Amino acid sequence: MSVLAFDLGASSGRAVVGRLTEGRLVVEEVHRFPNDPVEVGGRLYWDILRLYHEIKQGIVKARQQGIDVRSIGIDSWAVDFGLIGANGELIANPYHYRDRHTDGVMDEVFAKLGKASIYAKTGLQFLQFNTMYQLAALAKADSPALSAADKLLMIPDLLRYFLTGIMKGEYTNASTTQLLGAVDRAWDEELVAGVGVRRSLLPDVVQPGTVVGPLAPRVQEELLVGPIPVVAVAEHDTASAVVAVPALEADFAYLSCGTWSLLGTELDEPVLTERALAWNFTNEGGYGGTYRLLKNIMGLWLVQECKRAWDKAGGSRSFAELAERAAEAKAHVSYIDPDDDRFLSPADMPAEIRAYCRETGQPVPATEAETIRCVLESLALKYRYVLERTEALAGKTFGGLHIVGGGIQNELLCRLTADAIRRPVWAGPAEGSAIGNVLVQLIAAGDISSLAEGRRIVRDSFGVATYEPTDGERWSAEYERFLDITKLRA
Ligand code: LFR
Repeated sequence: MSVLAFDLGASSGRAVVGRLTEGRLVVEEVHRFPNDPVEVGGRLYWDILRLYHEIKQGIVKARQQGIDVRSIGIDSWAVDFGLIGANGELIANPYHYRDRHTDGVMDEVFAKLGKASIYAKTGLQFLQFNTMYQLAALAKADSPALSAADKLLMIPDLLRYFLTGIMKGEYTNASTTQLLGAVDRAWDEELVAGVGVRRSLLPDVVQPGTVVGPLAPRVQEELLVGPIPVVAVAEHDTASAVVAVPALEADFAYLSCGTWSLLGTELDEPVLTERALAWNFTNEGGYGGTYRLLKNIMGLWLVQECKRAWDKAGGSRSFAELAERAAEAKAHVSYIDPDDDRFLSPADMPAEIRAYCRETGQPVPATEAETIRCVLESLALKYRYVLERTEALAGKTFGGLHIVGGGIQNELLCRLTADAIRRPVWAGPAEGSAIGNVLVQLIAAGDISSLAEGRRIVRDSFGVATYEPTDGERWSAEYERFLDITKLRA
């Protein structure tokens, strides 16, 4: 029997069928679809009904292929949500976290609730798009949708609700709202009230691996399938990706590499120290009561947005072609701090990168190849910075870095990363989140006994590609230069 995993990323979604065959995990993609945000009236939205349509398509395709689906799970990016009215209907299209309505809102919330106090309670990194600031922005704008709302459901909760008619929150994703207590794992009443929201807006939260309920009768009839159970998996895609890290040791560092780069480690307790706050590390909820001590790094968004700008201007190079050219470009010319605010949602990414280089007195990348080279080297150096800080906070040392996610297809990035961190990179699997989603369903079904066994199965089934570091001295000198240029030394 197979399980069906839907993994929605910021640029595309996929439906993957997974099953265990003689101790090996076999996964097969049955459906893939774009996820293009839509701008209307200066606001940026997710096309949520289209995504739901694609989920239904995935279920139909699995049926048409004769696959006996034992359960369904959905994971997606975090922080975003839909608002449901008292009649059970979705009130408005969910905003995209890159919408600018949260600009400046964090400071207003800090003035009211205290930054250190928010961190002590939630352990969450401060990102202006966290659910908490989105809600504060809606409350401040007297949003009619917020006033009319009866329940808030995070994106996977919402899609799961459409399938089952049952409203439940899920822990790993709820942790990214910055409204959940890090230690008691319950909604923090003071923070919820503090952003102007009623406590009753927030759903009950279940742990990943919980069977929420079967497909609603109406959905069964429409899709010509039976009462397939829908499982709340580790619904935050990054939590699912961490589940799928093929580490055999208990202490390991990972990089979930896609639109975002999420770099950190897995712990049994959150790290809520002053240093963790100063370094803005997050303690997001993980599978099986674990914590994901990590930091968001801007990631391949920089490359995606460069490509989008060049495509708009008539360019036609694929990601692979861009990487090939970047591999031939001159090394170590200019660096950026990938996490500078200006790169979060700029109108013209290549122009923004050029401006950063100009303002910091560096050679300005002129070609596509030079621009991508600058981005990838800067990402690799930022990985070193975050990896070393993860070690300092966790009190551990890591012999190398596991990379999972689509970013491993960029071999240049894997190679540069091994060089920059001066340790091996173990790359794979590419479909980290989808595989983590499958694993949690198989553990819930009793086919796999534990997270550790799941990770061993991933390793046995997909293997890892190893990149060894080269030219350590040169990269150490470049790291110092990177810290100076980006002013990250402080
Ligand atoms: C990665 C991710 C990150 C989250 C960002 C926005 O896909 O889920 O973990 O910070 O998207 O939701």
